[in-house]
Amino acid sequence: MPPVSRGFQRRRSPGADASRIPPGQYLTSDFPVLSAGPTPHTPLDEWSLTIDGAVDGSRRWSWSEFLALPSETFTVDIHCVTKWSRLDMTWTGVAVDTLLADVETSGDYVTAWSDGGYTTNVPLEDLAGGRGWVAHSYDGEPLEAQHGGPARLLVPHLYFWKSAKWLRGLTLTVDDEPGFWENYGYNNYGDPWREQRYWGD
Ligand SMILES: Nc1nc2c(c(=O)[nH]1)N[C@H]1C(S)=C(S)[C@@H](COP(=O)(O)O)O[C@H]1N2
Ligand SMILES: [Mo]
Repeated sequence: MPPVSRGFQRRRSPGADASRIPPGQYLTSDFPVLSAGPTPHTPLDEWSLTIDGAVDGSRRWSWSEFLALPSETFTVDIHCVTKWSRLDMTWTGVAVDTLLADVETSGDYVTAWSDGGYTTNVPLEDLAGGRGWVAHSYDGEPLEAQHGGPARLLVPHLYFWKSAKWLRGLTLTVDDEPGFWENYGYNNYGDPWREQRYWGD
């Protein structure tokens, strides 16, 4: 990096952004919509979030109970396997750490499942330690249905298909069970920095 004078330190240069773009990705300021099926519209009074599977007892939050949990606002970069990346996206939601705070589990994996039948698998350690959230707002507004509202999983350090829209539950599993796109040939883990797009990458 060439030296920069103090006055310019806070200005974002194209070079600074480039270092935040994983291999094979391009930068966009759009927010594309990518859905494998129709957008579900579950009424909030029928919505709940469930944690079940290999746990000491399942947990369930209604919409109002979920909103009453401590939430965090966080700004992250998003990388989609279709090659767009967008920087500094600001979300609000509940950390998976908060949801799992008093849950005892013998599972090392999580299957996130959604209204409409979408599933995706993520190692538990990738959702813990402040790296996974259930987001209900984007940019200070309730999350639009097309982007996963009322609530979606957010795992920004993995390709965006791991961030299940219309999330309704997290099922803890002892064995790693490939989800929807993982069964169709997407990589099981999906690290954008190692360009893990497809099986074998
Ligand atoms: N339930 C559900 N979640 C989903 C998807 C989907 O089809 N259904 N698509 C995934 C993919 S491939 C991507 S890139 C992102 C797209 O999110 P967006 O439409 O908000 O950009 O959602 C992910 N989560
Ligand atoms: Mo995607």
